[in-house]
Amino acid sequence: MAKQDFRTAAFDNLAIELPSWAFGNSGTRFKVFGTPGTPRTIEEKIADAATVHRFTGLAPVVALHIPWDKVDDYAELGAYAEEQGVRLGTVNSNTFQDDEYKFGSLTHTDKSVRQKAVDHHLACIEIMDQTGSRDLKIWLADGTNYPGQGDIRGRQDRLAESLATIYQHIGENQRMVLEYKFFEPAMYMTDVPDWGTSYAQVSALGERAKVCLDTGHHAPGTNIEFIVAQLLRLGKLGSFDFNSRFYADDDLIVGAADPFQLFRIMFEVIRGGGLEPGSDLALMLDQCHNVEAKIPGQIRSVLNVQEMTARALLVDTDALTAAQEAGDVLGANGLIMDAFYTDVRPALAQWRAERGLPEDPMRAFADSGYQNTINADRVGGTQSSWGA
Ligand code: PSV
Ligand code: MN
Repeated sequence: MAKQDFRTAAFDNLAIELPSWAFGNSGTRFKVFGTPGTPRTIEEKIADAATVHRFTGLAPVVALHIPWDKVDDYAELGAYAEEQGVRLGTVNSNTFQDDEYKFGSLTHTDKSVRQKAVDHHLACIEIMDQTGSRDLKIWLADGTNYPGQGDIRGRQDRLAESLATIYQHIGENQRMVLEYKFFEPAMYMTDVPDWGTSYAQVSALGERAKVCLDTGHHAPGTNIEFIVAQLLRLGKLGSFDFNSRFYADDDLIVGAADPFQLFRIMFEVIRGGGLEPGSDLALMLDQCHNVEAKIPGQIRSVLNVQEMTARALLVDTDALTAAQEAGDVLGANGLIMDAFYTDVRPALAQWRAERGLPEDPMRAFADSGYQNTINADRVGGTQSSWGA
C-alpha cells in the first residue's frame, strides 16, 4: 500500500527554475523553426516564464544565459522580473560560441584563450552580484575528437587552475556548479564527462562548488538515481538540469520519455533531504521546445516534476525499510510500484484549487488568450534563438 497523502512541507517547498532559453527558438543542426509569439528580448522571455509561474505556482525563478540575455542594467532587469512575479536565478556562462574556443576554453593550451574564458566567468559573477543570483553554472564544450588530439591530463590540470581562479571570485553567498556531459560537441572525450570528474574538480575548490546533474547527459542505461543518492550523501549535489532523452542530449520535456525514472530520481532527492527546508539543491529545467509550443511545454514540464514528486512522497518509507531489512525483495519493490502507480492528479487539482491556482493549468493557459496576445504583439524584431 502507498501512503495516503503526499502533502508535506517538502512538497509545498517544490520550486523549479526555468531556463530563459526555453522560450526562444531552438532546433537541431538541421533546422531551427520560428514560432509566432517567440520573445525578442529577455524581458519577453521573463514575461513568459512568469506566465508559467502564474498558472502553476511552481516556477518562481528564471535562469539567465550570458551573453544571450545580456542587458545594460541588471538591477533594472531584476526589478522587472519582480514586477512580473518572479526573480532572476542561475547565471549560465557560455564559452562555446566564439571562434577562439575551437580547441577549448578553460582547458585551452593558449593562456590568452583561457584568460578570455576566465574573464567571461568573472563578468558573469559581476552580473550575479547585481541580480542577487546565487549560482554560476558552468557547462563546457571542451574536449577532443581524436585520440592524441589533446593531453588528457594536461587539460584536467588547466581546468583545475582556471576553475580555481574563477572560484576565488565567488562570493560568500554564491556558489559555482559544474555540469558534466559525456559527449558532444566533443566526441572522443569531453573534459568534464561524468559526475566523478565534476566531483573531483569541485571538491578541490571548496564548499561553495558543487556538481550540476543534467539528466540528459548520461549514457543509455545509466542509473541516474544512484548518482543523485551518492552526491546528496556527499553534500555535493548543487543543482539539476531536468529534461528527457531517448537517444542523446535530446532536451525533451522532463518526465516525457521515462516518468518512472523521474519518480526514482525524486524519491532519492527526498531521501537525501533535497526538498527539506534549508536545502540548497536547485531544481532547474534545461529544455528546448523545438516542435511543441514553448509556454505550455514549460507548464507541462513543471507539472511532471510536481506529479512525480507527489508520487515519490507516497512511498511508505517505514514499511520499505522494514521490507528491505527483512530481505523481502518483492515486498520492497511492491511498495515502490504502489506509489508510482497511484494517480495523484485529482489530489493535485485540489491542492491547486486550495491555493487559488487553476485546477488544470494546461487548459487554463489555453483558455487564457495569452498566446494569441503575444502572437499579435510580438511582430517585428528578431526572435530570440541560439546566440541571442
Ligand atoms: C548543452 O548540452 C547544454 O544543454 C548544457 O546542458 C547547458 O546546461 C545548456 O546547454 C546551456 O548552456
Ligand atoms: Mn544542461
